[in-house]
Amino acid sequence: MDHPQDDRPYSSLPHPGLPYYEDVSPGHGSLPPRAWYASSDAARLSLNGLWRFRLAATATAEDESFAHPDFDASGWGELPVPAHWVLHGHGAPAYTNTLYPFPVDPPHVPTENPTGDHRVTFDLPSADWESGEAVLRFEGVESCARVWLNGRELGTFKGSRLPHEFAVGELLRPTGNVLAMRVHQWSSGSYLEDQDQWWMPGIFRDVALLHRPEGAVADHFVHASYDHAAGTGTLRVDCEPGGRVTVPELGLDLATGESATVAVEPWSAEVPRLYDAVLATAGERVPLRIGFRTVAVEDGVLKVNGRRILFRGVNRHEFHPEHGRAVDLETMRRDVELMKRHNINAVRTSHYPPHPAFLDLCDAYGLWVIDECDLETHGFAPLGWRRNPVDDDRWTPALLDRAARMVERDKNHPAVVLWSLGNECGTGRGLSAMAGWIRDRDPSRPIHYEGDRSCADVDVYSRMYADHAEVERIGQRAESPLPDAESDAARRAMPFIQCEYAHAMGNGPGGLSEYQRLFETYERLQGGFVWEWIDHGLAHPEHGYAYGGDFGEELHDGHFVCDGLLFPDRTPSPGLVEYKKVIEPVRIEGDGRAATVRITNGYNFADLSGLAFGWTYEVEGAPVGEGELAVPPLGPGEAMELKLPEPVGADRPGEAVWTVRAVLARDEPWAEAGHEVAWTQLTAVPRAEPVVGRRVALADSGAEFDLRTGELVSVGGLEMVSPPRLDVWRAPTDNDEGAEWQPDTRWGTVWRKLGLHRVQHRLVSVERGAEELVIVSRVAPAATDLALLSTFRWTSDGDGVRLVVSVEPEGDWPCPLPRLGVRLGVPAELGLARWYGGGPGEAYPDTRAASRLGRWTSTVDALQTPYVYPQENGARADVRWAELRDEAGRGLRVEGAPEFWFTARRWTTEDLAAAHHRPDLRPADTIWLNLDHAVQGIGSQSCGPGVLPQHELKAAPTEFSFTLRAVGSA
Ligand code: IPT
Repeated sequence: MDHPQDDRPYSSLPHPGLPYYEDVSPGHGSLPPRAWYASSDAARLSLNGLWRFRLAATATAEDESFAHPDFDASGWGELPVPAHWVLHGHGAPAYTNTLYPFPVDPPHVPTENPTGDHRVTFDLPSADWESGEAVLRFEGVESCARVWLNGRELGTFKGSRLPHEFAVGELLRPTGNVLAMRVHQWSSGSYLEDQDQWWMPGIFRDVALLHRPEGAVADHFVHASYDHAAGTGTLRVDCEPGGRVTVPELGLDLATGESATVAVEPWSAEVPRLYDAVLATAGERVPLRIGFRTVAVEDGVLKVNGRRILFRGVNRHEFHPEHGRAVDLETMRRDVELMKRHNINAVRTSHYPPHPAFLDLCDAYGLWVIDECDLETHGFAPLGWRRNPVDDDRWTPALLDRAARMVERDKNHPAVVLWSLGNECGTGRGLSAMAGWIRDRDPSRPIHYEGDRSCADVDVYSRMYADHAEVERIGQRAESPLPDAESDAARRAMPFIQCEYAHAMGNGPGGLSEYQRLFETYERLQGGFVWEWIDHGLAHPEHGYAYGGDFGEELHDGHFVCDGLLFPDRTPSPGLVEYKKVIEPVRIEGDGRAATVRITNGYNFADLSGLAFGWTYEVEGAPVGEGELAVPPLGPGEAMELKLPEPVGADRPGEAVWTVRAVLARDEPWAEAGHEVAWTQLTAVPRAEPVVGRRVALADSGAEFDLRTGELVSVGGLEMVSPPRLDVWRAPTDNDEGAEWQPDTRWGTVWRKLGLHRVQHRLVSVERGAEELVIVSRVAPAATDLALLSTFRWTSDGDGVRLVVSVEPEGDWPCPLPRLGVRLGVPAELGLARWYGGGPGEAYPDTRAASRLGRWTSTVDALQTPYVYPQENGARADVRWAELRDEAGRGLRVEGAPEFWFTARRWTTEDLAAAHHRPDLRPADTIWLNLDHAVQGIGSQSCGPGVLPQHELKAAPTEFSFTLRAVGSA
């Protein structure tokens, strides 16, 4: 088999003049890259474990004597491998988004260059090892290493998240082998690895010694295509040296290099059909798992097996809150299971090839993968891309080396459907060279790269954070043209994806539903990848989770590193729950009054036989009936209308709602039978506004007021720690604060400038009638004449008190309001919440798809969403009534007309806004309750577009009401 990389001119010689960690070469001495496989019958010895370790401040502080087998390292400390030494008490991690944390002077790196010397001694497990070849394999070392075995230098390498192998057979001895490695934090390679993440050096992936018996597989390439018209798969396995491939299930027994076409079931992310096979050469038997599929761009659409696919994707960095990028197999599996359980069908491996075992999991569980090269030079952007390595021929060998290491390692995974050249590198000849090499080596997969708007080197048009309007124009192939007509025509004929969108930083992202509607409307829009999968908060004894700056970095980007759909401990955030709902692969719509439901299969390949459908009927949130719903196994894209049955007890008075659900009919590898995949609620009988009884004298209401200020003192004996007052402030979210590169207005700044965090309440009048108390206040920040005139009208029908709030804006408000409602304080004992409304999780106007109507309970503590960086959170939508009670069942009940947004927390909004880490928030003696008539949407402006106009809370004349009542006090 030809190895295009064999004639690389750069593979063997270090650059003269510069030390190896600064020269731009990818290293020297290593073997050509080849396909990875998890196991074979050739022996392997994991060298993971406790190694000896010492850290030096510079690359040259220590000499190389430690590499000698006789060197005495007993005085050194110990370090687990794989690991980042900065997470084991040696130095500290540092976070920057795009800025290089050193002077930009390529290829030079600072003299202060933390350098870890590592040493491990090992014995060969058996005598077999003494014959034949053996290779030492490093799956990931950041950022540059020099390697010795038994005192002999093997070579050097760069390319942190890429594999490197060295031939070592002749150097091995039965016992007492000494592997010595010097790892530098900074190298010329660092200029190519400016991804938005922690800088964390170390041997962070597995190290193994692989026996290569004579005649073992040097490399193999599985070509397994699928012809959807004929229903056949064509298999050819190229291998060096030659051998045979058997696929028992298909009755195939082929010579390598020979092809066969037989009827097969195709592989897709939805139906990940794999065939077990064995590749046997004279020296090795390698188990293969073969998936047949064909990827193509046809008629401007990305297709797999002849069908348009829709990415419901996420960007995944490798991250563990204690181990950084040293992610174990169980954590990888957990990621895949969590993705599948949340209806995610695609992963972009931002911005480097993941641990190779992750791709095996994607093959087995079914996820489309964009495999991205370990390449980003974002820090050149602020310099106008001057000296950008991807546009400098001297760096091209390093770029080609990276492309080859990715493609060769990962080429046999059916899950990988696109190769990505890298991220945020600007444009340049080096990228074209990479694309050319990849096309030549693997024409079966289209190429992706986002950073070049001219799309010169790619097959799909990709963007990040484009707003809804622009995405819609692209969907219509009506985007603004490129200056060059030919490039424009080529790009306009390409399919489109958003390789990053919906920035999941803090509370949010908002606007997912609107994007999904576009993706489902326009054929060209083939979905997107939410940025990003998990918060990179590092476990920290004092801060809970640490982010940029918490380790004393001079230059850092704060909590911009916490922008995932999972919290650092992998608990799903409300954003993930929302995404799951928005991308559900089955649409359930209907008419609750007519009791009809329409089911649409939104899968691209799977029919609905894997799902079971059921309904429940609830009146005022209480279940009245439930049953199964027989849905035929509709094929992809098919839809049908069904009649819902007549529920028993449907004549009960009150608001009535159908919930129709689709759940797994059988256990799947990633979830058990009964796991919910899709659902909807349909109103059968709408809510009637609460009936207001005949007024009684306020004196008989059981409520007490301060007649001077008109403030509520207590209801039914329940003391107000703080009386209800008009409230418009929220602790700004990351999305409220916005990003400087976004054109939309950053409301957080505008709000603070206007003073919405320090409004004053001027009492205008208190009017006391026997049956009504009317308080007028003017609510306004200092130094402006803008105001909200608020009228509180208190009445009672004998059962608690009713508050009608009218709000009249004065002046021309330049911004939406953060919220509009009342805030009150109640005693800290009322820590148990119950409500009938949206739940179970938080929701905001543009993040409310997953909020479902029901009766919910929670402690006040559990109502909080633990964003790593504290900010507004925890609102429940569409609340009809809510109660807060103490352990004895005494407390407060609030009913809203209309429904309201309900938030309760043990600290004030001001405390929340002032906090920088979760432990800064300390419960005090009050529970603060926000009853909001309306709240501002969330948007995605921490990196993307702001709140869509329909989700903004405009200052306008408004009226709403609440009934407050003590409960359980009798
Ligand atoms: C984009 C990057 O590609 C990604 O790595 C991450 O930094 C993300 O932003 C923000 O969290 S680049 C951005 C400047 C559009």
